[in-house]
Amino acid sequence: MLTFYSDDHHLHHGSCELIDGQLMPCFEKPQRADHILQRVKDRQLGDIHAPKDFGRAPIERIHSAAYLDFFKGAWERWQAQNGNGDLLPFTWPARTLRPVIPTDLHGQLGYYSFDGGAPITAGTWQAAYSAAQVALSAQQEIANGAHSAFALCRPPGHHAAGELMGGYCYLNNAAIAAQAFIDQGKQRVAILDVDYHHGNGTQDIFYTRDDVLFTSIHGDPAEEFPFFLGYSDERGEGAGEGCNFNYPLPMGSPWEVWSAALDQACERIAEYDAEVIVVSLGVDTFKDDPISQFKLDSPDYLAIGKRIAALGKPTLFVMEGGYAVEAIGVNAVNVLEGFEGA
Ligand code: Q9C
Ligand code: ZN
Repeated sequence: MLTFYSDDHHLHHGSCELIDGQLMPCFEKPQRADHILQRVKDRQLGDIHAPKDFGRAPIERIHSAAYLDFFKGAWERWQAQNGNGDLLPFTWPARTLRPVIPTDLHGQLGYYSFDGGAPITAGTWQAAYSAAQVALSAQQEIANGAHSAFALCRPPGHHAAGELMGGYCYLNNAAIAAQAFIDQGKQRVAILDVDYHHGNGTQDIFYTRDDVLFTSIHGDPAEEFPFFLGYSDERGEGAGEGCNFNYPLPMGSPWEVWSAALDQACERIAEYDAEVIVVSLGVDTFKDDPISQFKLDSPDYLAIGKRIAALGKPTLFVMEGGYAVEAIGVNAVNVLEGFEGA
């Protein structure tokens, strides 16, 4: 399996995030991707390619030009104000406020985000842009006939909606790749999101459509981030009704519970008769993940890959979360090796 990877991810390194009332060093850090890359090399998974540049057009199929312009220009505006440190939002147009677009930088930052977990640093735009190109390059590999490819994206993407950053995410790499398949003529793309957190951005992007099926296994949003999306009664709307399947699971869920949900999600994908599968590959389901509450162990990731392979479809793996840095390489690459060995 080919891996697509860009060193540009190093350009994004936030300082801190607010967790349980404490400012903590960002869990979403560059060493994450470094460890995964090292494991890809150690296991000789296959060649590692730098991404091609497909430009902004395929990204604009998912994110509005206004959002991209804001994101691209935010750091420069912050510097012009002598801004110090990471650019972080602190006011959002929540219920009873108006979703207007203010002129002020921080006002606009609140408009274009849903939480304070996506810091903008000097290189964040370039890193996120390159991650999207990584996803598009791996997508092209599959469009050209490969049975699988790995997009080693960082920063991750599944929390980002068309005009919202949040949850460590800025550009929705998996959605951008799924849309590229559609734009190239595919009629049914299935997304399987196995990250510990619900892929609220991806769900929102495709919620009213029947050409992209979204399935997600995640911590119950009643008790876990992102809290405000990801419930089992969200089944899609309009043409998209019946094309969205959420499998929220309780805190502390072990492999037996998690894998039963995976079987259900895979049955939906088979029923949908997807032509191609995009996996939002988060490994924050790991038992030692510092911010998550599932109990998967490293060998379980081999079984995940094997189960996905049983669907028999070309599969694009797009890296999402996973914060147990020492184990992230083993766990992510185990999914890929489980897929290939099946
Ligand atoms: N108590 C991804 O995995 N909040 N994003 C964590 C922990 C944000 C995770 C709070 C989690 C975002 C891509
Ligand atoms: Zn996650």
